Amino acid sequence: MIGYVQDAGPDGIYQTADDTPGFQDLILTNQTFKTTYQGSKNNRLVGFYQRNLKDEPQSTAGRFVPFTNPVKNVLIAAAPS
Ligand SMILES: [Ca+2]
Repeated sequence: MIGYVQDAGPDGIYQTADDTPGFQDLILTNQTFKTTYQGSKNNRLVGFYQRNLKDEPQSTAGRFVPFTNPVKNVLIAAAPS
């Protein structure tokens, strides 16, 4: 198995053909809010708010850092799958 793996598979040994493939999910959310208020003929108030969230719970995963790595991926191991 080449790439990120979920676990070592039935044989319990990493980097063999029966390793369970891993999945690195990425969730991006964007929210934008804009409002205006015309206070008088010459005065206008404009409000703008934008929020961008990135959720990548297994971002440190890699070829040599599997999902079950207890040292480098403490947060990954605790993340819901
Ligand atoms: Ca294996």
